[in-house]
Amino acid sequence: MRRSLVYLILGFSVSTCFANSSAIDHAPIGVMGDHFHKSGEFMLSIRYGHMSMKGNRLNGIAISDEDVKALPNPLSAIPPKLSIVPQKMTMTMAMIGGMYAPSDSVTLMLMSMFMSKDMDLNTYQPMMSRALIGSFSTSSSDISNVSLGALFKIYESHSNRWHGEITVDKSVGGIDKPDKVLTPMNMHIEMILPYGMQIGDKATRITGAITNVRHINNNWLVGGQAKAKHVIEHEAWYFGNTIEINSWVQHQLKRTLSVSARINFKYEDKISGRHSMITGPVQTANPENYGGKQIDVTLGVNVLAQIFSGEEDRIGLELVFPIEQDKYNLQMDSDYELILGYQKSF
Ligand SMILES: [Cu+2]
Repeated sequence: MRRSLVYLILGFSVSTCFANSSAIDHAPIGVMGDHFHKSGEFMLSIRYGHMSMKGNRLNGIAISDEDVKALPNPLSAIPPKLSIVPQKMTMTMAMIGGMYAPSDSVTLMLMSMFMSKDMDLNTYQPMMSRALIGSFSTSSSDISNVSLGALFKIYESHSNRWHGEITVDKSVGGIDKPDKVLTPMNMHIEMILPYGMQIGDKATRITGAITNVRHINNNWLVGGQAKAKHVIEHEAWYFGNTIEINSWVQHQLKRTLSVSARINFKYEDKISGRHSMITGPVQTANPENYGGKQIDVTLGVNVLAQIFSGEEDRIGLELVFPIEQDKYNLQMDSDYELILGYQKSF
């Protein structure tokens, strides 16, 4: 009897020790600012994102190169029609972040992101036959932004918590990076790349978010986050304000393994202002061809594993698939996105 009591106490203390961390404690890896840390705790995180876009859509409906070539060039009379058509774009992001909790009710976050963008395009004759002249690629890369934020606890019970976020974000990436472009006159000329190929806009933004995480039972939880990003200081042009709503379901298969499904709604305003040197006969040179609505679904997995010494290492992976794209005017079609993250607490 006494022995079984000892086992019970031992078993209980071991399980409460393990209960400190489980795969389900953190949201799917694509959700930012989802969790808290205990007073004095640090966390380091590295995230990698790869996003692919292919083909084009006009007011949300897929269209061919022929259709794009038939559209007027609104930025200049020569050529009269759009003559350079984006084919494929990839964006790669590497994000490094730190979290530190000065108390149990506040966690600070510091983040910096490196981004690279690549685009393949076709150039067509400006008039007459409109035949294909050739294809070319442009690319740009830079540190894109740095941000400093705080999470603060609003309410917490055994199975339910609410917290808020305020973050200030500064875009530091280049806003007038050039690259060689194949023009409709069949010349390779170095030009300032269109807005979508720039890494930054030098704007300062403030983000406000509210997050709720609710345990249904030991193995299931649901989470929700509403986030708004607003430009408070800017240069001659800047990317639009955004509103984002995330909701997710997570299921714990075992302490060190959870799977998730998430739905993400995002709205972004068009670009405000313009750059006088961005005038090519291509859709991305027009500030009207930015922003709109998109709904994505994601499937994810969180894993805890002992790779390095100290607390268990966290690895998260998510695959993102767009299910609804209602972007303004003429834009590229979002294909898929992959997000991979590594987190370590100290
Ligand atoms: Cu953290």
